[in-house]
Amino acid sequence: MLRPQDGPTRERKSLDGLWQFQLDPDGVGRTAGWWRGRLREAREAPVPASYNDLFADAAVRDHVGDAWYQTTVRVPRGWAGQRVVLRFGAATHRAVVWVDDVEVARHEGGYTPFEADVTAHVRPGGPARVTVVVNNELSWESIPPGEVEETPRGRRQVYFHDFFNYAGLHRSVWLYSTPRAHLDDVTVVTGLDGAAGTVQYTVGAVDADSLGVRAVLRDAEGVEVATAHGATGVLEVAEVHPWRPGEGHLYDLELALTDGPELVDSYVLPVGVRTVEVRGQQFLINGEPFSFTGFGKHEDLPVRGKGHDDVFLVHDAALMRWIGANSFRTAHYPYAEEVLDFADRNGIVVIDETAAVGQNMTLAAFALGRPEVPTFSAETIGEAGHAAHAQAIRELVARDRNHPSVVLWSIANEPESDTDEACAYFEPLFDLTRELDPTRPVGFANMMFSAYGRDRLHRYADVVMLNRYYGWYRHAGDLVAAEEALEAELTGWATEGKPIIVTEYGADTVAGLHQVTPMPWSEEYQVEFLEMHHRVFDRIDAVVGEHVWNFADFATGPGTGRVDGNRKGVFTRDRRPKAAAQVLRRRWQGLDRS
Ligand code: GCB
Repeated sequence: MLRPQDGPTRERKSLDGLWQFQLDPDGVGRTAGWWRGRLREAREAPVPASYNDLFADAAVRDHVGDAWYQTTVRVPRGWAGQRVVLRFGAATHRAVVWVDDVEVARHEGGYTPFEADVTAHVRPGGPARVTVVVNNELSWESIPPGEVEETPRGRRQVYFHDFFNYAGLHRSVWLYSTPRAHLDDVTVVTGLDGAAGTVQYTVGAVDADSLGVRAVLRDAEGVEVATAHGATGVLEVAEVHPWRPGEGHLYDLELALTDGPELVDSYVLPVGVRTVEVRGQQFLINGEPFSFTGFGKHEDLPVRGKGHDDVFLVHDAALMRWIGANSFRTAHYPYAEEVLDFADRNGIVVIDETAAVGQNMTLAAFALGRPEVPTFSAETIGEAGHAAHAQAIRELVARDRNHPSVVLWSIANEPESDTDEACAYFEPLFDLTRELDPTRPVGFANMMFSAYGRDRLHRYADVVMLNRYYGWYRHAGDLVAAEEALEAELTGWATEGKPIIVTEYGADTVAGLHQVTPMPWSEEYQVEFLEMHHRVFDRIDAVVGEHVWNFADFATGPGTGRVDGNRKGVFTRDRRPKAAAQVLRRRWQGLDRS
């Protein structure tokens, strides 16, 4: 699937803005055929945005089930004879789409795009009614998993992850045109050999048997630096300007579908030439050892929830640059494509994660006070859940494999990882990821219950990724004991011969709470907590990455350990720095050393 773009053969029209919106608490809309006409009791809601926090109404915030969106779009007159496609950046967690009376798409998974060829259902120059039903229920068959409970007060969504279950149309919606014969896919793999670079490309095309493909690589000034012909080929650049952390240098790869001298379709893909490799305990980008500094983030904002927002895209990146972060993890789901485009252009390194979070029923029992059930079993996460997970990996890799910023796939966050069932579940998923993309390392974020000596999944992973909370969930308030325990565990992991990235370490901190004798929740404790971790990391060579949990405070479900959400942010939810920001800035900008 290629992203919509404007060009000599393609055009797009945005459907973002205010749509009609109606909750369906009784789940009657599908039977009643709500898509057949105007939504009767609708109010307006913005796209992209989560709907939960828009209306100052707990019934909307905590809604479980279907929510309907509707808009009318006028198809541009000039698109006559073209193929017309309707594309959603995401619909959380699943959706069905109708154009007028016809169902055109169905998609499962809340964080990856989907589209429908609607050429046969629209008339250029005419209006088309677009209706979407979005469903937010999480089950044993969904990624992430959850359980809907029937209670006397109605249905209640239980989930096993620590962020609010925002739902709705979180990303942009486009109507776009392509020629009937068109390019529909491209994969690039880049290489470096001394000063020279290569871009290996493969394109897919539809109705193009008799057509040719021309590939032209242009540098940042628009100067042609290499050309090739054919659906697959290699472009060579003698003096290449590589993409590297901190410097998002990009070329433009223009792919043209041709009929003799005539241009049939054209698509431009930005390409960064770089390599990624794990060698021993090093993580190499362009053959040079790379150390990750940065955060696990969330797509999370006041009012708009998980709705993509360019303002905060730019602002968060500015704060990351200010603090000296070179990377982040898309915890705990694939982020909007705009985020990765921006990372490509700005040299920000990304660990790209699927939405497989909460697959750990020991942790769920502990955190939610529920009776423990097996994580992986026919009654819980079984075959259907596994298939959904495999599909989530397929969609993530298909969407993001051409982004130079993405250097590592994280296929799950804190799953159960110490049982035979977990091995049987995950081994094929690691294999699948490598088969889909042999060029990037693969890992998963390990949790504390499967500490060194217990974990059984790291043998499938290229990198050891650890979420650790010594000094918070363990040894809270005792940073001396925490330091010993952290060092002992990391020393164990370091014998595995793989690079270690600490993908989470953090302490909840209420901004403005100060203490001269630091206790958990104070700004001073967060400072001392981070300093303790950094001392330990600096004593262990295998640690090649530190991602603080979290970049900013974020919304969660209710809980006694949560004060208006998770407060482990180094920035507040509205992006004001806590004292810890200065500690990180001094360390990551090297200010302590100068
Ligand atoms: C974790 C999870 C993350 C939570 C965090 C916490 O290990 O990966 O989703 O938010 O801990 O703050 O408890």
